[in-house]
Amino acid sequence: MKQRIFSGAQPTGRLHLGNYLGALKNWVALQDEYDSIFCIVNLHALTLPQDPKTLRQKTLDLARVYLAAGVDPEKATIFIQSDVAAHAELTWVLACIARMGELERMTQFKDKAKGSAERAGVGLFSYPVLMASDILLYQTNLVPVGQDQKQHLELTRDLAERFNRDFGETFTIPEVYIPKAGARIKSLQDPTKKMSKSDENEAGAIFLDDDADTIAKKIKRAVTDSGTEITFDETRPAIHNLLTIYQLVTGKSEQECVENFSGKGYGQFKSELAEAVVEYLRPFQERISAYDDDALNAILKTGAEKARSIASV
Ligand code: ATP
Ligand code: LTN
Repeated sequence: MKQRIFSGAQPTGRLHLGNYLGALKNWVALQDEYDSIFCIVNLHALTLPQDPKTLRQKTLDLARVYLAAGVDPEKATIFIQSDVAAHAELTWVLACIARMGELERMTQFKDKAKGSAERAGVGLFSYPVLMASDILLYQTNLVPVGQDQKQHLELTRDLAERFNRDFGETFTIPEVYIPKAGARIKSLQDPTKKMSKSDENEAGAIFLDDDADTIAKKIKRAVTDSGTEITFDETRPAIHNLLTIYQLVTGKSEQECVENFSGKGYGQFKSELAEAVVEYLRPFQERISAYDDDALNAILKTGAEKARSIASV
């Protein structure tokens, strides 16, 4: 029997290169080897204010992104979280064994609540419990995510272990899968922050639907560090980030990347990087219009049926 992977993304905002390199790219790479389930987590999106009509559209658009990125509906199950009622049901049960203290420690909650727990929604607080339900419902072995989700995975494991201890062996304890490179792509405008959908400064992120001109402009304006060498040096986070992006989109080794730019300046580096990113995203951008709403809805319906049958066992 194949081991199972489960992962998901929120249908909020436009996906960026960080989401792609940190998560989606690995889903596609793993789908042959694993029994794969990829979810569009629209209930998680409700933890912050959403317009219902827009959310419905974004949910469908995100399914399109999964497919264009190379998730194959013949191999993997793709479905919308709210189509499977068991996610919300298990969330209640797990909420009864989760502790306030452990949820208060979640850095994503602290960030998104912007320092005011008093005014934050209860949904935002229990967000990681819903995520734990997503994963545990399917007896998941491995969860491919970016670095920012590691803490949520640790909580998921803790809840599963607690449940198994108190009520008998029920849940598989999942492992986290975080890629060696690309787990935390940084903002082009501030390499101390991660590239994010919710950043007010759009220049910090390369969105998957940005055109070639926009990509070139954003990379040209990306901040750099002092010094001139183009190397993987952790003390120069801006160049480290740009070079990591170059490495991932070209598939070259670290050494090949460094050799390629030895003796070249930032200008040359940035123009080669922009070209490589545009080429990398081209097939994705060509495929994004290949699925009309009817085709998508059919795939999601089949996915929901499969997910429901696994979740109900
Ligand atoms: P954002 O922080 O950009 O608003 P999010 O946390 O709302 O994104 P989702 O769309 O739900 O993210 O995340 C999908 C996946 O992308 C997750 O596995 C997450 O870890 C990963 N991811 C998000 N940002 C980055 C990044 N900058 N670098 C690498 N992986 C990332
Ligand atoms: N919280 C995740 C999205 C998410 C997820 C999951 C990822 C929700 N449920 C289950 C992996 C497995 C995020 O990236 N914002």
